[in-house]
Amino acid sequence: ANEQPPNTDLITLTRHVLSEQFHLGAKATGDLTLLLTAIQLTSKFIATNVRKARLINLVGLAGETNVQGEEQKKLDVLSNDIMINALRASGKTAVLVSEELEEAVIIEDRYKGKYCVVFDPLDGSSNIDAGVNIGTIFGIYEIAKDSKGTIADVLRPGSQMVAAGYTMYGSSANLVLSTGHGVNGYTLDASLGEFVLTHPDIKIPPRGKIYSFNEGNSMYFHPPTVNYLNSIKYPSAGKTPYSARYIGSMVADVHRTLLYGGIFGYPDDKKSKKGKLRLLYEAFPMAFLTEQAGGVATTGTQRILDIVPTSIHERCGVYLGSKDDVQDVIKFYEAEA
Ligand code: AHM
Ligand code: MG
Repeated sequence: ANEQPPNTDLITLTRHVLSEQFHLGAKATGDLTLLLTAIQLTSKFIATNVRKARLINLVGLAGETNVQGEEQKKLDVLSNDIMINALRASGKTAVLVSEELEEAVIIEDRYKGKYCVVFDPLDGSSNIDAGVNIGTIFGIYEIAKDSKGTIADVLRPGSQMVAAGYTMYGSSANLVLSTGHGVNGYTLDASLGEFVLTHPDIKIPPRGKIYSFNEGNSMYFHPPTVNYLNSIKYPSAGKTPYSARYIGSMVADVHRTLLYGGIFGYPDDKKSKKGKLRLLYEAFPMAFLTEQAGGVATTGTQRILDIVPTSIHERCGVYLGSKDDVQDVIKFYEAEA
């Protein structure tokens, strides 16, 4: 009885990105918009498969081992194939780097465009069987002016990315994107098949109340990590300790951090000497989004977006989130130095 008339002026992701591109004037060719259309398609396709995974028996192992020596899930393989196919067919890409493929894919001349996409097609896949949120993470570079598209075009600091984002597959599919003008969140309206702007201009609160670490690794943590965690668990008199939230799915943990504030950490430690998370397609895109939302992303000693990668699958330690919280961690590293 109280039904609202439908909104007749929806802001879709494509419309929103196009309007951003218009503001750039002559520079914008619409190529990035077309590439993002291809990425949206892959997210819709992956979302459908994640949803029906149990029904069509995609859950379980595919029987292959990926570059990092982990067993691949069927859904990882499928999501990777979906992305490679759609990104190649878009005609807008030159180099593709996927967590699931040891080598970068250099796109043949017929389909070659000017963008490079680095991605983790289905991050957090150890959570699939438990029905926990998982996601796709991606970052986009433009090839250098005189380049035909080589590995060198992606071995560049994250600060040179032209766009980055993730899609979280949860109760709904949420695509969070930055093209370097702030961060926006879009929710898939399944009946329209469109990502609709639902979280405009996401800003991380300057300080949060939540910390998100795998504390099961405590015995391996370096002193700055241990000291920082102690400082938020046993604060000075009168202050409340932080709450712990750790899903173990980076997209979900970062999504909460962007919206609620606080700190997410996966530092390098005595066991994971270089950290666990992958620089190119996990740390860089999330650091890009964090900074665009007004937060800070560091290894503890260095701004993540300043790192110059030397190989496509390298790892790095990560702390990201609310500006003040991450600054607190940095202080513990400075004290140690
Ligand atoms: P994956 O790429 O093999 O899925 O691993 C990455 C995931 C991240 O989503 C998450 O932040 C982290 O691994 C969790 O690691 P752990 O299980 O060691 O806490
Ligand atoms: Mg991953």
